Amino acid sequence: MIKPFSALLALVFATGLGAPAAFAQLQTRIVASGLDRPLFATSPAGDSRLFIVEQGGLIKILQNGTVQPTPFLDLSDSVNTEGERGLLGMAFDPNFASNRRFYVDYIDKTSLNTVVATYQVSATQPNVADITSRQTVLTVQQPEFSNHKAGWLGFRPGESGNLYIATGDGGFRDDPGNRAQNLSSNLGKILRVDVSSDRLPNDPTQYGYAIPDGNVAGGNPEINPEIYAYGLRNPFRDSFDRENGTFYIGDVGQNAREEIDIGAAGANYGWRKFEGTLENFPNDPQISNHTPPIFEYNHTADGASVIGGYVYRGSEIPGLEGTYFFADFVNDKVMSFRFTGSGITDLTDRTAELLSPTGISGNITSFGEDASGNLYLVSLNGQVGQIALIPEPASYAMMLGGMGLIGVWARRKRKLESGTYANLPDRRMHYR
Ligand SMILES: [Ca+2]
Ligand SMILES: [Ca+2]
Repeated sequence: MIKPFSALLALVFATGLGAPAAFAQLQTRIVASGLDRPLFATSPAGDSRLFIVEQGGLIKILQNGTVQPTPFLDLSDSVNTEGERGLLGMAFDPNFASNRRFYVDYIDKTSLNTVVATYQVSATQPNVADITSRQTVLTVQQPEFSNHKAGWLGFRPGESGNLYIATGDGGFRDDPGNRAQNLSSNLGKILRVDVSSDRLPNDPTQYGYAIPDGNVAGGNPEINPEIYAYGLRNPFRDSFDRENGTFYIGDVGQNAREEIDIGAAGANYGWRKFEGTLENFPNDPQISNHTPPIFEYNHTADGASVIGGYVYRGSEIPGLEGTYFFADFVNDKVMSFRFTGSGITDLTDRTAELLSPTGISGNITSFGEDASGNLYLVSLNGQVGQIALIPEPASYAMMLGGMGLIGVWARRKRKLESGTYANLPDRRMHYR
């Protein structure tokens, strides 16, 4: 992948044209466009490819700057895409390079239930999933509503066998049945299962998992053993800080509040009694162990559908280390803060830097993180863009003038930005 700005920046340092001051100015550099309702992007460890998940059931590979014409995996015949349903998430096994295994989360076309399945990549074709390797890990029964299906999957650094699975309350509004608080239901939860080996080796259709220590049940047969944390409404996009494992949960609110939580075993995040710190159902039973969000915002101010992101741990943007990015899908905002361990600091509105009518204008469905720690914005409009640096104008002009690269850069910029903003904003898919 061409990285013109970082290459130029390296030259500034190397040639001593002037030490750049604070490089706070960011932009979103389009790396893929023309996608069909992309919802996620991720990479296996140590791998230069970026895998892009589309709601309709395709996973595509961005490799060497080009979206490969043949999908990595095509689940379009298996997926229901009504409302917030679809192919919603994927995660690579931490040992993907040796075991070729990955996981997907989708809503099954026939049952309308959540399915978490695992596949292996073809042993001979690294850009093609082997569909004959498919095994079901688990299913979560869903009510008839088409919203709040969560769908994020992830492995926590340092816990190599534990797969985390985010489920929503299943819809519609006000969590009818109070499922998120019900420990006999896997809805409205973070689930955690140990998939380090197939515990059902004699059943080729099932990938059997173990229950790790520290989940809520602790051996209590009345509590579902998979539950790691509960009281969530629609934790659609979540992440682990790759440096220290801190677990960020973006839980989409209803009428009033959007929230970011820090994930912890056994924690109760309060829904539906609480929406953020606001008491939503005063007559519901008291919650003695309510873990409030580390950050919440009002619908009147910043949006109506939080999209949890990542902590930046890349090496290309000095000064951004440890900054957590997140977005709002409805209000087209991108924001950031730093988590101090007890609260947040450096809250910054990044919208003017990262969203633009000629680049990614909004409808952010997810962030992505590649193997090098670069972060990406994924837009339902069909684009994926990398969060990148804009060098300071003075140094920038000096560099370009000195190196005669203005024309090259301008042509590249035009190419990147052309033809990608044809879609009108599509608000059919509100994560709320
Ligand atoms: Ca098996
Ligand atoms: Ca909450």
